[in-house]
Amino acid sequence: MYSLYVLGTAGSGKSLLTHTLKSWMVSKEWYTITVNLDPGAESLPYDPDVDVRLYIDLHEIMDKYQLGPNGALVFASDMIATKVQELQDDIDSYNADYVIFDTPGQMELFAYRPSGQYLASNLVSDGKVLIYLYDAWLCRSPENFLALNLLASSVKLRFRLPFLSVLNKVDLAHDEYKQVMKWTTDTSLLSSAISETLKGEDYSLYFSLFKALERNSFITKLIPVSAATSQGFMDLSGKISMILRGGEESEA
Ligand SMILES: Nc1nc2c(ncn2[C@@H]2O[C@H](COP(=O)(O)OP(=O)(O)O)[C@@H](O)[C@H]2O)c(=O)[nH]1
Ligand SMILES: [Mg+2]
Repeated sequence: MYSLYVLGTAGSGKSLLTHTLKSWMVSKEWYTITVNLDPGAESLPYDPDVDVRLYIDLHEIMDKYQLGPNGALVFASDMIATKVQELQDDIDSYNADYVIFDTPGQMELFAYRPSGQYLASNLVSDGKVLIYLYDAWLCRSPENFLALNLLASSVKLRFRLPFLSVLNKVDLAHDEYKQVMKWTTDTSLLSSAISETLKGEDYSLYFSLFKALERNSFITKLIPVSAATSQGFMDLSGKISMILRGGEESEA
């Protein structure tokens, strides 16, 4: 059984990608299940096979501890660490080939509080991949791309799992996403874009950030997809398979 953790900023498309990726994998005859790890999810575009909301009730936490929605979400996210065994038993009962974990809408709840890493390292599986989503619509300016790249790099450092950088929502950014793809394959183009769009102190700060990310190989090629149209899913599932199965059955 292999685990895929889907992370990305709020609204980057984690839940929709979880749904679309499951459908894609199932159509390739991989037995795939979904796990919702967001205790605050109001509605999801898929019906999760395993759901943390079964064990953690956000409204009950709000009432019991007199917390507002944000405080309760933080509390609930920390509580997930105490539910590892229940989640593991639930997941194991399916005996699936792949398990896709949809993480909380607000990424910091999973990425920067200890429970996310605890969960990702303690849930047992034969291999794990972190699928990190960039929102193509937000990436169109060099400043935004660098800011999102910095965030992605911090997630990569914290989880230390095989990492796939995915550019989601390419259907919304039309051909502009191709420019973003070019920045990641030829960083001199990103450097030129920074000098063309920024001046003075902004230029110096963003340029140093760019150099730091580039020097440490944090600017890597993105996999363009659309969770809305399934564009790019053959490439994405091929890359997942390549990491987990060493290239075997990369058509999956
Ligand atoms: N057009 C388009 N919309 C998308 C795509 N992925 C997600 N969305 C939409 O973006 C919004 C946020 O997506 P959601 O999956 O809830 O994001 P999450 O907070 O990361 O789980 C929803 O309205 C989705 O329908 C995509 O690839 N293309
Ligand atoms: Mg979501």
